[in-house]
Amino acid sequence: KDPKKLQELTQIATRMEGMYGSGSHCTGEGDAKTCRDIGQLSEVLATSRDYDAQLDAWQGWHTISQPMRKDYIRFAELVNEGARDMGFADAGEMWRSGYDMSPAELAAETDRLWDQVKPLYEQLHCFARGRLDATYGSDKGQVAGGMLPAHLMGNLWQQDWGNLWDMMQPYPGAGSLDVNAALRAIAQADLASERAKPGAPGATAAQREVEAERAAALVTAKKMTERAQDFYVSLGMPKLPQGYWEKSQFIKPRDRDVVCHASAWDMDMAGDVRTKMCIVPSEEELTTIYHELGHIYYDLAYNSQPPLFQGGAHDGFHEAIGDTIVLSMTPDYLNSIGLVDKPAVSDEAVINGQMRMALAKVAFMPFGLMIDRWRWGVFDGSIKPDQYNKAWWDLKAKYQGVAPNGARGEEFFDAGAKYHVPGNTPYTRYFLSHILQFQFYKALCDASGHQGPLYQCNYANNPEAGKRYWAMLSKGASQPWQKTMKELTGKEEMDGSAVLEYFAPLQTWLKEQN
Ligand code: X8Z
Ligand code: ZN
Repeated sequence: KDPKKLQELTQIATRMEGMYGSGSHCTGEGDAKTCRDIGQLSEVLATSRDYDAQLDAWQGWHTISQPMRKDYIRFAELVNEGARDMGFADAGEMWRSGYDMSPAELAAETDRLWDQVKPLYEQLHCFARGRLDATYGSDKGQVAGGMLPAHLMGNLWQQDWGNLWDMMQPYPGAGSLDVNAALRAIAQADLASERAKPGAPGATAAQREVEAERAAALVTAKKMTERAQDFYVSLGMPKLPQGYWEKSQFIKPRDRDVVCHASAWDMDMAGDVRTKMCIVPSEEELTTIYHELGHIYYDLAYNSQPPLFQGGAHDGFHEAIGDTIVLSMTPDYLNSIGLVDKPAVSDEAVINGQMRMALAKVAFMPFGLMIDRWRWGVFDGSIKPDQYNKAWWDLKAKYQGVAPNGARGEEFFDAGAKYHVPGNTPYTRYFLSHILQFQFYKALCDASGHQGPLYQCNYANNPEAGKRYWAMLSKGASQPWQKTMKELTGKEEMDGSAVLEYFAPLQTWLKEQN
């Protein structure tokens, strides 16, 4: 309530977001100085299999958050004060209060859901450790008695292991699912056609090349976004408004730092919708576009509701809309949009397909939980500033079974290296979304008349599924989420059994392997 403190809070929040957005790791001095941003450092983790190069990239990114620690301490005090002004015990309780149940009940719900899916995660974890051992040797493939080394998981936060496909692929050769290669080929072709165009009069060859590269990057990014739009349109949803294509940020601007972390925006609650991304041609980015358009179509569907009801049934619903579509990106679907060859039909191909999905979805689940376990602790005072980093890595170990390969003392602030911490975006929504999206997927598969195993279902081009989905999206936040859930799925609860049904073949296979 105190305007001075509100100003201080806003300044800190802006400063932390700015530090993240301009984050870059530099080495060398003078003319030899080179700097790498989050995209370049992520690329090392995604593609290099050199132990030290990955360690260097991972450690490099985690230097950018060290100066945030002091700000975050004050930030937590101030948001707590604001939460108390509004009648909550602390900011964590405020975050847990948006789920049509008590904050305590919501916390218990997340435990219950995690217990449901944890056995599956444990199998995947064990299998990954075996493959890392085989690649790096058992002295380097694991740390601290069976933990996965943080810098070797293909991702700065170990939240998505999809980049380890080369190492984790169960049956090499049983149906290639190399979407990355297909997207790179599209990008190369777009570059060739931009180079073939006449450049600006008077431009040097070097200038022409830079312009061609940028024009091509934009063409490729828009093509990827069009493929995502096609899916939604095939369900009977409208095309994105013209303004979306004109005002969105598709690629990284060259004249300023921006936060590249993908986001979706409903600018005026009346159809001015935009996304903000720095799209590069990769499978992870492609699925992120489908994710972001889920937010956008939710916005468009509930724009007819009164302002107070223009929101997700709960925030996990908002995160689950696009991911429900991503689950329908089966090998058959990817083939239909020209990104993979005609899929092989065999038990081996099924396991390959399941592994591809599990590396993205199952690997994510404990990460989705641990971030707010940490912040709930920070906000309720059980995690003190002098224990920020210790508590962070204790939770990483407890939930993800991940550890750094060396000491990470309190001179670091490793939580701040994940966007949502300086950006102050609650994270339990993503854990819930990873449960919900399988329930939604199953419901839409049923609506589409799908027969056969759940993991085979693709409802692209199915207007029945589309109608059911749009009906749910249009409800927005106008009724308790349990009611919206029941209308779509027939049940009022969040439930991990659809996750287990989906991954049943993989879980059996993993148990045998392990
Ligand atoms: O932050 C996001 C979206 C924007 S709402 C790109 N996600 C989480 C993350 O990247 O950490 C999507 C999945 C998890
Ligand atoms: Zn999202």
